[in-house]
Amino acid sequence: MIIHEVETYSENEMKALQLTRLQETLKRVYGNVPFYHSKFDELGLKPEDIKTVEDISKLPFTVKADLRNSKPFELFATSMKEVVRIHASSGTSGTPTIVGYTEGDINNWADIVARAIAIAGGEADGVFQNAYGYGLFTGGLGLHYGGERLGMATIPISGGNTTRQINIIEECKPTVIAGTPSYILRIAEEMESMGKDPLESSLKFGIFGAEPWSEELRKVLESKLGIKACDIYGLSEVMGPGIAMECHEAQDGLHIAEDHFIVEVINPDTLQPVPDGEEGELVFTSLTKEASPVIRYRTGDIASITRGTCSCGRTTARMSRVKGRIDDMLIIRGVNVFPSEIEECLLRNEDLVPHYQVHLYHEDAMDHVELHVEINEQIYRNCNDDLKNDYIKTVAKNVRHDMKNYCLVTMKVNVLAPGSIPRSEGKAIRIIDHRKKGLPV
Ligand code: DLL
Repeated sequence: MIIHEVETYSENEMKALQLTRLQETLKRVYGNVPFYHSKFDELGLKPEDIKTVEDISKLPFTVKADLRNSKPFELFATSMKEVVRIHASSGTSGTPTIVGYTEGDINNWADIVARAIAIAGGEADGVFQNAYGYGLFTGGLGLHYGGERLGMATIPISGGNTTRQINIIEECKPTVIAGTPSYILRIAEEMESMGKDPLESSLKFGIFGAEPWSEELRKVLESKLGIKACDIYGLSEVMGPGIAMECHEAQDGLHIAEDHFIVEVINPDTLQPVPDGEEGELVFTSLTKEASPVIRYRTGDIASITRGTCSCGRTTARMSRVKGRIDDMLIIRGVNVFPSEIEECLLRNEDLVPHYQVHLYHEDAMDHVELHVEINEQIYRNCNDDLKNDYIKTVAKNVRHDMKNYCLVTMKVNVLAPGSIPRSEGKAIRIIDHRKKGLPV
C-alpha cells in the first residue's frame, strides 16, 4: 500500500524537495558542527555553493572513523536539550558509534518505518511481531515505532526466547514478523522440531534485514513459512532500519526513502560515482536528521541502484540486495569472495540446512578457508547407518566442487552433524577470522 504521495513523485519533484532539504542540512552542519565546518573550509566550500542536487559531489565524504574518533555528542548538530534518544552501533573494533535523535527525528523515523512496513505488506488492522533486539541496536525500537505509527498492533517481543516467539505467533496471530533472516529461520526450524507446521501460522509477510542474506535464503524462508519475505536495509549512523525497503509486489530492489536520504554509489577505490546498475559502495546524505546529520556517509556496503517506476507504482530509486560489506570481502589467493556468494551456492544443496560458518586461517604465507556446513537432519536420519560416513564424504566432495565452480576458490569443507552450528538471535556470525588472533590451524 502506497501511504505517502512522495513515493510516486516525479524525478523533478523529488529533486526539488531534496535540494531544499539538503541546503537546510548543510547550513545546520556548517553552523553547528565544528567537524563539518572545518572540513568544508578545507575545501573552500560554503553551504551556498551547493545549488543543485548534483553539486553534492563537491562535498567531502564522512567515514566511520570520523564518527568513532569524535567524542560522544561532538558531531551533534543540536543542543543536548533537544536530544531525546541515543542509539549506538558497536562494530568489530568494539568502539561504539553514538547517534542522537531529536523528537523530530524520532517522528520522521516512525513515518519512514511505517511506510517501510506498508511497502512490505503490513496494514493497520494487522498484528506485527517485532523480533528485532530492543536496546541500543536500532532494529527493535526503530521497527516498533514504525509498526505503531502504521496502526498495527505491535508486539515488542524482541529477539530470543524462541519457544515464546512461537507461542505468541499462535496466540496473537501476527500477519507480519520482523527479525534477522537467520533468527527467523531458527524460529521456523524450532516450530518444525516441536512438530508444528510453520505453514499453518497466521504469518503473511516477513521484514528481514540487518545482515546480508541471499535469494536462496529468501526461497527457504518463504517456502517454510508460507510468507512473502522482503528485505529491509538501514544503518544506525544514517538513522536505523527503513532507509530502504523492498516491496512485496515486485521484490525487485529496495525502495529508498529519497525524501529523507540522498543515495550515491561510488567506486570505493577511486571514490568516483559509478553508473546506475553497477555495483559500488553506498553513500548516504541525510536530509532531515536534526541531531546526527551525516554528509556523504560511506557505508562500506556494496550494492547497485536502479531508477524507474516499479511495478508496485513507486518511483523512488531502488537499491539491490547488499552483497556484503567491503571489509567482509574475502580475498582468497587473489579471488574476491563475499560470504553472501558462499551462502547462495550452499543453499542450492538440498543435503544442507541454511546455516554455515566460514573460518579463515593463515598458514604457509597463504590464506585458507574452511567452510563449516550442516547436514540436513531429515535426510541424514533416513540414511542407513552403514552409509552415513560415505554420505557425509560425498556431500563434502560436492560442496568443495560447487565452491570451486561458483566462487572459484578451493575450500576445505567440514560437514557437521545437525544442530552443530551456533544459531543467533540477532545478527548471525558467519565469518570467524583466526588469522587476526594468530591461532594455529
Ligand atoms: O542493522 C539497522 C537495521 C535494523 C537494518 C533492522 C535492518 C533491520 P547497524 O547495526 O548499524 O544497523 O548495522 C548496519 O548492517 O551497514 C549493513 O552492513 C548491514 N545491513 C543492514 N541491513 C542489511 C540488509 C542495522 N538488508 C549494517 N542486507 C549495514 C545486508 C544489511 N546488510
